[in-house]
Amino acid sequence: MTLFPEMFDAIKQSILGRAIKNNIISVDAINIRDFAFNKHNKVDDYTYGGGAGMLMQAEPVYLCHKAITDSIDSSKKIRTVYLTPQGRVLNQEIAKELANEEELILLCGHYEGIDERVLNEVVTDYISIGDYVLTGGELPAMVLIDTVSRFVDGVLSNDESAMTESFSEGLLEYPQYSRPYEWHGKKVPDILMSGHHENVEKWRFEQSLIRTEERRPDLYKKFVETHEKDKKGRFIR
Ligand code: 4GT
Repeated sequence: MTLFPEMFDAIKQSILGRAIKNNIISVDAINIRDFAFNKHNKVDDYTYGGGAGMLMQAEPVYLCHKAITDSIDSSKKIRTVYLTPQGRVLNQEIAKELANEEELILLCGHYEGIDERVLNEVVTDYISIGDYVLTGGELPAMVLIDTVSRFVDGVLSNDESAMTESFSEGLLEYPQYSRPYEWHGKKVPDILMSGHHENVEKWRFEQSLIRTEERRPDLYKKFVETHEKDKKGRFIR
């Protein structure tokens, strides 16, 4: 549900585009303005109590939501996510959980937000994509669609799935290299050229640890707290 449905053309590319073409997922951008049954198709108004800025009005959002739920043949209540900086901050765990839903309705706000009364009637989940303010909920909605879709069976190829596995361990990805062997005078680490699969895996895990400690000390702390070490002082995975 959006005032700018064209923005969602951006996800008809690459991996999600392929998943849409293969009918693995579908994304429909519904224009809230189509449900503004007044003189000038107006969807916003001033806020009671004063102050700067406009608010999206309750009625078009409500009618748009009703049209969607009425059009879906489902016995269950469909979860409706409002993208807002006031929500739970999105992570892999939340994405995985939402991927279990057959349908999701995503509500995108604009201007100063949406009249509280319709939010209380239709929204089941408040989700943020991080602690910063944007001009609208469309980019957050697309971020949500992207990360949730990665957990839907058939969206990623076997190759593409590998990425998730490393982060699901709670560590950052190790450095990776492709051809040429030498670029700008920099060679690929010897270990990766050795063909010794076990040593390569060990090196990658060490690199993940080093990198996580350096770049995301918060994640590293969590990993240390939840993993035991063997008698040689190495983490048990
Ligand atoms: C940030 C986020 C979000 C906004 C976020 C309603 C009017 C909210 C503008 C919208 N900003 N939405 N979902 N961090 N702005 O997730």
